Amino acid sequence: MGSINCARPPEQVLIDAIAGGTTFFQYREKGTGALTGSAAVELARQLQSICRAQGVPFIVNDDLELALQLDADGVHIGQEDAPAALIRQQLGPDKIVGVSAHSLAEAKQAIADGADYLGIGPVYPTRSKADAEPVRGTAIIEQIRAAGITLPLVGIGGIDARNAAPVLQAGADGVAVISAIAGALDSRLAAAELAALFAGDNISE
Ligand code: TZP
Ligand code: MG
Repeated sequence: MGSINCARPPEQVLIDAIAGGTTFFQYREKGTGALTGSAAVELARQLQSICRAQGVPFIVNDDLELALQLDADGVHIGQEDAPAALIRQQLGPDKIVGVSAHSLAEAKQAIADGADYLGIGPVYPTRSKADAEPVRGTAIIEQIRAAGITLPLVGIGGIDARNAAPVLQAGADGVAVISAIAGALDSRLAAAELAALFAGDNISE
């Protein structure tokens, strides 16, 4: 998320989201009205310190320079951004590289380039990304899984607690959401409702 996605102060949204069960955070300060320059860096620092205090990885969307400056845990890039292989090379082996993929071919290329996880979508229509690709539904996740790809897959796009189950059934390991949590009046509850969908995951077999 970024500041423009937040119904309340971003720091409060993040604190509440993590309290509700969010396990991974991507700083994505973009779109009309987004912070720029030192204000964007300052917000990043605030949110990173919240993540650090809670043991949640802090990933920067599409800004290698900012990620290096902050010693962030990683970078997430889309197909239109710098090549994944270059990001991996610049970050080294120990940081997290996430890549958005919209097809099996893009997924395979991202893995070859050194991605640690793939964001797959948009699963459903989204209002949080102006230049989003056409909706892919859950079939794309099934297709990537059926091809034998074992890398963590994260569904994204219009996902909330009411429509997340099919995304997981299709084979996703997780879901990435912006508005369902950042735009909620109660981000803790919104995150908890999503986290509840994963509640069985820790039960040993
Ligand atoms: N990439 C594909 S859809 C999307 C991004 C960044 C936006 C997701 O936001 P929301 O509000 O969860 O639909
Ligand atoms: Mg991008």
